[in-house]
Amino acid sequence: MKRPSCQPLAAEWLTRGGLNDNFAAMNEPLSSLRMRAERDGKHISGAERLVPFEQLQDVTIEMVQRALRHTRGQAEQINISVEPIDKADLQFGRLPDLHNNTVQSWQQGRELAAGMLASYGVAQQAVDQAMESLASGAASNGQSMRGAMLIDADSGERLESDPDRGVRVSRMDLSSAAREQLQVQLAAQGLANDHVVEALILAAKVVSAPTLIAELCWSDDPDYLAGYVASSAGGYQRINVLKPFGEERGGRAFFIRCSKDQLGALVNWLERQPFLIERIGRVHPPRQWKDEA
Ligand code: PML
Ligand code: MG
Repeated sequence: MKRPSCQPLAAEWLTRGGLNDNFAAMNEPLSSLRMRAERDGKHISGAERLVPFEQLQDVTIEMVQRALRHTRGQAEQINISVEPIDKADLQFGRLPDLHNNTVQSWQQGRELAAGMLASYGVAQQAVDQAMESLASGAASNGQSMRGAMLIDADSGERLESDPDRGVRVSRMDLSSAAREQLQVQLAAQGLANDHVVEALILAAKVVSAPTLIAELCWSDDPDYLAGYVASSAGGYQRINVLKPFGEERGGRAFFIRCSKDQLGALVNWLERQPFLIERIGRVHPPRQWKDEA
């Protein structure tokens, strides 16, 4: 199948042209369920699911509970949105393989991440821009952004239209069967937690966009030090430490190579395209960085 130049439709080529056994058996309506929580105007947490009607109540309760006992503080304001999904609009995808890189310090972690990004063709100035913005708080008030930065992979220019909000990747999830399989694989490596599952799901959608070269992420939760570099070629390269303990500044940078008039279509796809992941990738055992050197 011919690959369109700047159309984020890779999920179609990665899958079976929209055919889906799991989904075909699932006749009940599917909803996009989204949560966003704040305290003192500061983003605390967010979550995204695609859920069948019968699970809507339970998953909503879980999301609210999570916002109320978050390590970034107890949420004061919680926004929940429920929206019907037209199943004819669904695109289907696969999780990237997870590579579990371990480093001794956050400085080593950032060096490793920068080297990976360079190897995927991201220019040094774009890597520097992303790292500096994530480290110093990418929003204009010096806090973390709710969504992701869009960074030109060559010039390092920031391209998101609202630099406080950024781009919030939305309307994606795992099928129930894939979620169960993933939990088994992650548990075998001691990685079965919400951070890993949700980051893998988000990265799966992100790396499916052809004009998106790579993603860099580290957590904004003060007690969660891990992050990753994701790309279609390299998969999900988890790095166990990318920031010091207690640091609340983190977030995501998407490195893109896309003309400005195609930017709207890319953002719209990331934020609005329903994307269901039915197949998981491999979960590799940990490897110590520089061991192989
Ligand atoms: C977050 O949940 O704040 C982002 C976490 C990214 C790393 C997830 C992992 O692989 O541990
Ligand atoms: Mg967080």
